[in-house]
Amino acid sequence: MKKVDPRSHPLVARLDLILLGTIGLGAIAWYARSKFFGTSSDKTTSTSSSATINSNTTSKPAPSKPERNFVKVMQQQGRRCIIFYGSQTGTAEDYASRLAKECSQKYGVSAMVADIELYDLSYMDTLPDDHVVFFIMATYGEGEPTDNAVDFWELLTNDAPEFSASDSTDTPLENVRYIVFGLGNKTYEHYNSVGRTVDKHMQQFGAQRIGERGEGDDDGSLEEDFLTWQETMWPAFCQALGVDENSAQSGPRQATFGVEELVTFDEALVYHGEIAERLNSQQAKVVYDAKRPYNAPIVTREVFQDGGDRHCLHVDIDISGTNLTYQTGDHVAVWPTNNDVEVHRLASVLGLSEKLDTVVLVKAVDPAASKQYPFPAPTTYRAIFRHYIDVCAIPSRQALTSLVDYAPTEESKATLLKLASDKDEYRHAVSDAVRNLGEVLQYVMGDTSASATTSASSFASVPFDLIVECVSRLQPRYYSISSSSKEHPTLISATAVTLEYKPDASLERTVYGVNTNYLWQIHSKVNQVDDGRSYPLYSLDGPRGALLAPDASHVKIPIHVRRSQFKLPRNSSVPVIMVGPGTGVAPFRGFVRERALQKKDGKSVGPTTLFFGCRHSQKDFLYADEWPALFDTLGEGSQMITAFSRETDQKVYVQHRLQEHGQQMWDYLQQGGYIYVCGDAKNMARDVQHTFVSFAQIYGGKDEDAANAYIKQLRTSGRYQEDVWS
Ligand SMILES: Cc1cc2nc3c(=O)[nH]c(=O)nc-3n(C[C@H](O)[C@H](O)[C@H](O)COP(=O)(O)OP(=O)(O)OC[C@H]3O[C@@H](n4cnc5c(N)ncnc54)[C@H](O)[C@@H]3O)c2cc1C
Ligand SMILES: NC(=O)c1ccc[n+]([C@@H]2O[C@H](COP(=O)([O-])OP(=O)(O)OC[C@H]3O[C@@H](n4cnc5c(N)ncnc54)[C@H](OP(=O)(O)O)[C@@H]3O)[C@@H](O)[C@H]2O)c1
Ligand SMILES: Cc1cc2nc3c(=O)[nH]c(=O)nc-3n(C[C@H](O)[C@H](O)[C@H](O)COP(=O)(O)O)c2cc1C
Ligand SMILES: *[C@@H]1O[C@H](CO)[C@@H](O)[C@H](O)[C@H]1NC(C)=O
Ligand SMILES: *[C@@H]1O[C@H](CO)[C@@H](O)[C@H](O)[C@H]1NC(C)=O
Ligand SMILES: *[C@@H]1O[C@H](CO)[C@@H](O)[C@H](O)[C@H]1NC(C)=O
Ligand SMILES: CC(=O)N[C@H]1CO[C@H](CO)[C@@H](O)[C@@H]1O
Repeated sequence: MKKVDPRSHPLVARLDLILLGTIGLGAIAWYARSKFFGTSSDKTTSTSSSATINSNTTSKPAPSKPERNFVKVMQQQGRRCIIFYGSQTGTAEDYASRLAKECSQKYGVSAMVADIELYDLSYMDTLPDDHVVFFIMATYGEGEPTDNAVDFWELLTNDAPEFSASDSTDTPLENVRYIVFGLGNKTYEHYNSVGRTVDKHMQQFGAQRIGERGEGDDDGSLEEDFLTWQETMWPAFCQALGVDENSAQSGPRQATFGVEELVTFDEALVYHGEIAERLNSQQAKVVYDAKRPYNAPIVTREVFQDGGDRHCLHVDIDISGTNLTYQTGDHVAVWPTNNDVEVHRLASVLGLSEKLDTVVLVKAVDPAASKQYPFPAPTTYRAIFRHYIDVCAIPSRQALTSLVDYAPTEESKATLLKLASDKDEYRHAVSDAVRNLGEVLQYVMGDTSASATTSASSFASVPFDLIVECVSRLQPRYYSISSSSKEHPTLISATAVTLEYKPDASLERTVYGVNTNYLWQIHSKVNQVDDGRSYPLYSLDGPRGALLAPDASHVKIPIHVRRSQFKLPRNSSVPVIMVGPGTGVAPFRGFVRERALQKKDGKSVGPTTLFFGCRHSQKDFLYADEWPALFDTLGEGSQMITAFSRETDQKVYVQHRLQEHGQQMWDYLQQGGYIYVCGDAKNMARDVQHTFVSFAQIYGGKDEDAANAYIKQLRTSGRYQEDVWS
């Protein structure tokens, strides 16, 4: 039996740390049902007042309006630091939580983590000067903020921002002291521009930065950048707050979450993997979004002719009868399920194999935390591993460090410590080898056998709250929508290629992409397809059979829609140039269909050019059967230009074909044409941009600087748009 650590019991422990966000969790708020707390567990009854009902929206008690003035909240709770995060996929949020913990535990400065969306930052001007505000901000798109930071961004970048005390001075934030760390990826043009811009404007308004601005590069080592930055940030922080750095303690670990295994509970109220609500109500009232995904019926078909070991699925997602809408060019998010091989691997090492169906309540230790639950509660260990935490993620060095104390033998302890402290060793055995937490723990036990018996239960002494803390939440995967909303307003299509690779040939381990293999398994099962290969098994039925009926008569997946800026020009007469090799063609299927539809409707549609590349014209040519009719409709001036990379001795890529049509493309640009690039961010998008720069030189007679500036100008005016990913 796993003992509940008394310090982590929700009613016993009092930790001076509030987690308004939870580690690694997007912007998702979970609620537990008050009925559960009221009737099923007398131990927790006293907390029922803060719980909210979410399954019956009509009887939901009106929640008291959350306080938007963060300064007031800080003062009410006695916090000296507030750590705001702007995060899309949870990294910045995770970092914010780690900083808060360090702040409170090591330096004794009471800190709170806050989703920047939940507060009104115009109160910044009332922050006392012995308080500190942190900004942990990721950059997206063309140097844009994350969705949750949009309001703050608008406030800060406004020409005449209005802070709460409207008697305007040039430096309304004179009292404010802040710390900033930006998250970015150097392969993007606008590297870390959100962190930089926040810093610039804060200074402009008179605020004083403590220490250096930190910048992390996700393409290098974000984690290392974050750790290195902290080496100078904390001393500066201590100095600014008058904290004696040397008296900083690293006392016993204080739990962030309490884990309670329940003996009595109402089975009907247990979450078995429901993402947002237990009953996926079909009421028209329900608004589905990132916080409340919709279990959408899907139909799949393979779109590779002969992909070999690769498959590419076209997924039609039915959103009729819901309030979901989309526009051509948006993204659809799919919430994956983890495969059972990895679920059992981690459960086994942690000694939880026999307890997967045990019902547990995982709750923030601090009763004042606004996000009380890291995921729906109560739930089971199985649902946590399968649906709520990212068991396939590569653990951070910090996560490994926190597990060292629990290694069962001297040998395994030494190995784990080495992985945690030696960057090269970590890179070699963990990040480059793409080992997830379960695999790392097996590895330190010297267990590389498939059956993995020697490692079973070896880490059973790890308190489960530590696992919740150091494994991030399972995140949705995004796909460029490949249908046109004008043509099919209630049908979203996605085009997803399966991901599978061997990180190290000599190890012979295969890593399977979480979501694409989940989709492939759904497809195989429903359509009774067998490609003769073996894949890790997934449980497809979903919580209480909500996703796949036993007779496969319905199959659903949890989804939501994310708006994007990737949009056709408003004026359909304008020429459009699209470059999308591989699955990068996805949004262009929507674009081309939309323009063909406009043409059919008698609208004036400008020349439409699509550059598509794949390996082989007979193997992975996506939607090969659809294009001819569409381009026939679009008529003269419109064309699809293909690049098949593996049919000739020399690679032929989209940018090579683009070069051949340089003069024509340049002419289109002179006519106000728009450029769209989608797919691989690293090499392709960069090569394509260089090609367009070269056009400005060759056909526009510009020198290199002017040519670069020209393309830059196209970007800022929305005429050069990218939808790229790694
Ligand atoms: C805005 C946006 C739009 C997208 N649109 C599409 C689309 O239209 N179609 C599409 O198929 N995908 C698209 N993607 C990618 C998609 O979201 C998923 O990342 C992809 O389907 C893989 O998901 P997965 O869960 O199967 O893989 P995961 O389990 O998430 O694994 C993916 C990770 O594996 C790692 N990885 C991959 N290959 C290797 C390798 N050889 N060695 C080491 N590590 C490796 C990478 O770090 C990668 O992040 C898009 C992504 C974004 C951000
Ligand atoms: N980070 C990377 O290095 C990388 C590389 C490939 C894919 N990806 C990611 O995986 C996603 C899915 O890919 P996919 O399976 O749909 O694509 P894919 O089938 O692997 O590739 C589509 C086509 O693009 C070609 N290609 C490779 N490198 C290119 C480059 N630098 N410029 C132009 N074309 C290039 C490929 O040629 P060959 O394969 O014959 O060279 C192939 O013909 C991509 O969109 C991207 O996000 C990343
Ligand atoms: C679609 C996409 C677009 C991105 N755009 C940029 C960018 O323009 N500039 C940049 O510096 N980083 C960019 N990044 C990198 C992210 O900022 C980085 O991965 C960060 O760690 C994400 O933090 P989060 O998990 O908190 O959202 C982008 C990442 C993705 C997936
Ligand atoms: C929700 O609550 C209302 C009022 O208590 C009740 O009339 C209704 O039947 C409930 N709906 C569901 C789906 O439980
Ligand atoms: C950074 O971006 C590039 C290009 O998009 C991508 O290849 C790389 O994998 C990204 N790094 C991370 C860690 O996401
Ligand atoms: C639309 O674009 C065409 C071609 O560039 C141009 O002639 C026309 O004036 C534009 N129409 C509007 C309303 O801007
Ligand atoms: C909450 C909400 O927006 N509900 C709307 C969903 O769509 C129906 C039909 O369009 C509207 O009547 C609801 O008001």
